[in-house]
This record gives sequence, C-alpha cells and structure tokens, in this order.
Amino acid sequence: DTVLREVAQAATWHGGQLRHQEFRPADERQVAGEADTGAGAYDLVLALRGTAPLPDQALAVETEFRRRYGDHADPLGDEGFVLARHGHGTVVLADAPAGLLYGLFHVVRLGESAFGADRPVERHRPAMRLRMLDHWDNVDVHHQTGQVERGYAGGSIFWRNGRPHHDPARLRAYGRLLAASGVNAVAVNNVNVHATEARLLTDRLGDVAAIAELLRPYGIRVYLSVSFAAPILLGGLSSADPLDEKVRAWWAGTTAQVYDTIPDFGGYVVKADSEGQPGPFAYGRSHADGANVLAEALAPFGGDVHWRAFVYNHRQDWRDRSTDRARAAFDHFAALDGQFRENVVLQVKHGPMDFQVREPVSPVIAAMPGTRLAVEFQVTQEYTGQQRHVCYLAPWWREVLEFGPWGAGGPTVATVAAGPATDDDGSAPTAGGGLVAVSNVGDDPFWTGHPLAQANLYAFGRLAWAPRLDPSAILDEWIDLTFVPSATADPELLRRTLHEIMDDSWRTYERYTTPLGVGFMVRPGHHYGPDVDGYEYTAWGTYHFADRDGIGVDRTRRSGTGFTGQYPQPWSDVYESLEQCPDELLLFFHHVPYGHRLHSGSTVIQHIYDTHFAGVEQVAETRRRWERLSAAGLVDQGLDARVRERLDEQLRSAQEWRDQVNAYFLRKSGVPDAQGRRIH
Ligand code: BDP
Repeated sequence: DTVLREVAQAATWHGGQLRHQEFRPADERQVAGEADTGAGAYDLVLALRGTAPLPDQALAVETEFRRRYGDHADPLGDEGFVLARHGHGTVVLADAPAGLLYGLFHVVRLGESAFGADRPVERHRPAMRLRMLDHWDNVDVHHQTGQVERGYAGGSIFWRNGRPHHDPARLRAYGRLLAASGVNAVAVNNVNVHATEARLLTDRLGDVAAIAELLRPYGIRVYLSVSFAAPILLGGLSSADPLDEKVRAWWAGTTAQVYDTIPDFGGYVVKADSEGQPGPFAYGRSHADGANVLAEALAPFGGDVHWRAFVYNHRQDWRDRSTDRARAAFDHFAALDGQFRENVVLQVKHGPMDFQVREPVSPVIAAMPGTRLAVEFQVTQEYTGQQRHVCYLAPWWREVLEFGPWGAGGPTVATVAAGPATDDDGSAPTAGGGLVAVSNVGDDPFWTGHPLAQANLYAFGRLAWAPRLDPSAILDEWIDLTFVPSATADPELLRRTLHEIMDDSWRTYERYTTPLGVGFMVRPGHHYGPDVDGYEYTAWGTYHFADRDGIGVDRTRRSGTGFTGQYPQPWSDVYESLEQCPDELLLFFHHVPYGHRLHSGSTVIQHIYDTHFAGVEQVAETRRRWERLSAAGLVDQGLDARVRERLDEQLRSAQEWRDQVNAYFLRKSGVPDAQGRRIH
C-alpha cells in the first residue's frame, strides 16, 4: 500500500525532534523501529489493527483500546489512530493506512513527550472528514491575474509555462507538508476556469493524474475546478443546459473517463454564475439543477461536487441603495435547501462578503439544514496583507468555527461543517461538507512568500482536524516543527518572540486598516494597500457610505437592506440593534454619525484615529522584536533576510494606511484627534 510505504519512508525523515531514527517495515501492515530523540532511543511501533501477529507492546495497547471502545462499531474511521505509550515503546494503531500516517505525524509533533512515562490510550480522529485546499492556480500565466490568482508565493507549485511543473521531489515534499498539517484534499486549478485549464478535464487529464499519483501516498485526493460550460467548450455541444439529455450524457461519459484514469479522484469544484463564470442561470435553471447534473455523473464513483455559494451581481448600480452584496448568497441559495443531491457540497465563504479582515459569519451557514455545507476560508492573504504583512489568521478562524449561529450552547459553525456527529464525544463526522481554504502556497523556496505565513497553512489543517484547538497552542506546534527551538541557543527567546510577533497580528492588521467591520478600502484590482474610495463608486457592491456626517452600511430591517433578517435569533436582533451590535462589526451593520459612542467608551471617529496610530506602533514593535532574534542569530540567515524585507514593507504600508485613512476621515468629519496627534 502506497500510504504505508510512505509511513515507512516518512519515519526516516529528519524532522521535528525525531532524528536519526531507523525503521524496518516488519511486514507490509506494520512499521516498527527505533526513534532517537537525542535524549534517548525508544521503540516505536506503527501497526494496523487486526493484523497478526502484532508486536507485544501493540497487542497490549490493542487490548486496552478494546476495553475502552470495544462496543463501538467504528472507533477510528479511516483516518483516526490510537496512540499509547507502553513499557519501553510508543505505539500507534490505526484501521487504515492514512491513520498510521497521521499517527506518525502526531508522534513527530509530540517529539520527546511521545516517549515519556506511560500515557494512557489516546484516540484521535478528525472532526472534519474533508480538509481541503483550493489552489487558484492557472496552468498558463493569465494576463490579468498572473499564474496564481491572488497568489503571493511565486508561481504555481503544480504548473509551469503551460505544462505540469516537473519537480516530483517538491510535490512529494508538499504532500508530506499537507499530511503533517492534516489536509487530505486539493483542487489543483483556479475556480475561474480559463480555456487551457478547462481541458484538464479531458485531453489533459494525464497531467492531473500525475499530480494525484505523487500526492496519493500522503492520503491526499485530487479535485478539479471545472467550467459549467465544459459541454460546449470541450464537448462541442450547443448548450450546457443541465436539463438537456445530451448535456447529462456528456457529463456522465466525461466523468467516467476521469475515474478510469484516476480511480480515487475527489470530484469537481464549480464557481458558476459568479464574476463572469458561466452557470445555469443562462438556461433559466436553478443552481440545484446545475449542481445535480454534475453530482449525478460523479455519484457512481463516490465523487462529490463542491458547488460554491459565492454568487452575486458584480455589475450592480452603486446608486441603488436597495441592493446589498452581503445578502446575495442567502438570497440565491437558502430557498434551494433540500433540493441538492447527497453528493453535492455547498461551499460557503465564512463571511457574507469576501474574506475581509472582519466579517460576521455568513447567514447561509444557518439556513440550510438539509444540505451538506463546507465552510471556505482564505489562507492566501488577499485582504490581509498579501504575505508581505505578518497576519496569523488562526485566532480569527477559531472565532468563526466556535460561533453559534443559533446562540450560545447550540451548534457551532464547526459542527455544521463537520455534519451531524454520531459519537458521544462529537468527534465522528458523518455527512458534513468539511472545511476548505484557498491555498497560500507557491513555488517560493519558503512555500508561502512570507515565511511566517506557513503558520496559517499549518493552522488551517490543524483546525480542520480539531476545531477547538487553541491558536496559541497550534502556533507552539508550528514553531517547534519549523524552527526546532531545542537546537538553538535560546529556545525560550525564540518561542516567546514568535508569539509576541504573531499571536495578535491579525488584530494589529485590523487596527491599521479597516476597523469596526467596515472592510475593503483597498486599491481596486490587486487589493493591496489603502484607497478609501477605491471601490466606493464602482459596480462591485463593496461600499462604506462615508460622508461628512457618518459612516457604515445600514443593513437593518428597520431602515436598511434587511440583511439582519437573514440571521436566526438571537443574532438577527443583536445585529439589528445599535445598542447590542458588537463594536467590531458596527459599521458592517449600521450607518452611524462619527460621534457615535462605542461600547468601549470611545467615539467612532476617535476609535479610527486611535487604532490606526496603535496599529503602526505595534508593527514597529514587531520589527524591533524580530531584530532581537536576528541579532541573537536564532534563525537561519536566508529566512531572516526574507522576514526583515517583509517587515520593512509592512511598516511602510501600515504607515500609509494610517495616514490615508486618518487624513480622509479628518477631512470628511472635521473632527480633530482628541490627543492632538499630527494627521497628515
Ligand atoms: C475574490 C477574489 C477573486 C476570486 C473570488 C472567488 O478577489 O480573485 O476569484 O474571490 O472566490 O476574493 O471566486
């Protein structure tokens, strides 16, 4: 089995704190050997349950495990594992090879502590069955968006010059990186499907198969973004009408060929009727009709279609205050609940707009109990500093995942994405759509442009596996796996400084850009740097409505767009109410005068000034902290140089944000800064 072979190989990988280890595959169902952590040599056994003969330690752990979970039909699933320390050995047991792989990476993560005193049987299984990265990669370099749309880490890791990127070692390393983070699926091309990329589905399928082959040993399935117009573009049909028999037959035949070539193919990702992509609306059909025809083609092979809910009018009339982009996904999809086939996953962006630094949770997540939902995050930092700024996003994602759309104590966003749990500890996923994110990886030597942006990739995978993990603990894991502090002169300084730099970096970014939930104010097109009115008089539906008296979008039922009415209680009323609406989302839901007083006691205008000054100060402090690390020689020189260059840019950019935003609002409002600071 390829995954088991990888387990055996991965075990000899010098990573984390497990170095100099040697493993000898006992037979093809077990890997056993010795791990030398530097502090001592230990037995490590990785074995599939039910295979005989198990080594003695494994047998003991198996007996203990059965005693605890014996009457449970499927205690581990195909990715879970048991970890225990017994006698002189550490044992990982799983029911399927992928479980051993995840178990091995867990041992690497634990390092020395995996080999401490006896630890009782621990059971691990992922909360989300699907933990997926969407690559917005083009095979060709696209004239507007470059090779990787919203990519900030060089070219594509999969494609180069219109061909597959021939670096199998790099792709294998990527597979290992993803498996170590917990990711088990990737879509290998952009959701905006251009002509060359459309052909990946048919005559260029071999290129996709080659990627699938390299990632398979790491338990990763491959998905393709496909064009809804593929029957026309590739099949020579005159229509892509989902209710047309010829169209149905084309999808069925094409999909059967895909599975002939890639038997474990994951499925399709579709962006339809959105930002210029073709879709069912052209034929007067619903998005359920559209999704179901693809789902029907995939069903015989166990594949899923990920149908994106990011559908809105990007050519709206900005003079017409009654339209509201935030409403769009709910308006299009909520009424379709119950109409999608079982293998349709509706993929919903976590917020109603578009990956801003702060948004409320999308009301779609609470509106479709009869549909499998996947929640989509953006690891690539399109609106959060484009991997030039440090912005550790895990605290934000964790907040979203723990949010209860029906109020405290009810289901959370994480439980909706995981699907109804069958297990008493809530860990066994059934039919949820899982967690998906837009990837931040490219062919950059540091993978992610900004070396510290790797932590976002890692944290995404970890939160998809275990949504309740503490972002700060995830950061600890990432620091230990990445920098191996124990091998440095001052591990405490390294860990502490990285925490100081990263823990609060998302809130810092929010302070010097767009606080209070107002969003956007970025330069149109590339979305980097400030331009307060850049989108204000355009057709994109992203406005702040600032004038001389006030700012914010009135989305109330009483006097605004009625968006608050898309939420169930209690949030519908909380957001509707000016008194109850949380400060950080105030301008998302309300248009208020500059003198409006926040819960914090400050006024809106003073809050804008204060946060912008404070944010820049924090970035300057971040830069000083990093300099202490470099001076102490605690990080690799190449990495140090890259981070310094980025921090210089972050500081420059933060100052630019501060000056433009503060000057803009000083001029609009005429209200001076209470502290008399100089505003340019
Ligand atoms: C927006 C991006 C655009 C994507 C779109 C999407 O600016 O490049 O194509 O999202 O999610 O945030 O489809």
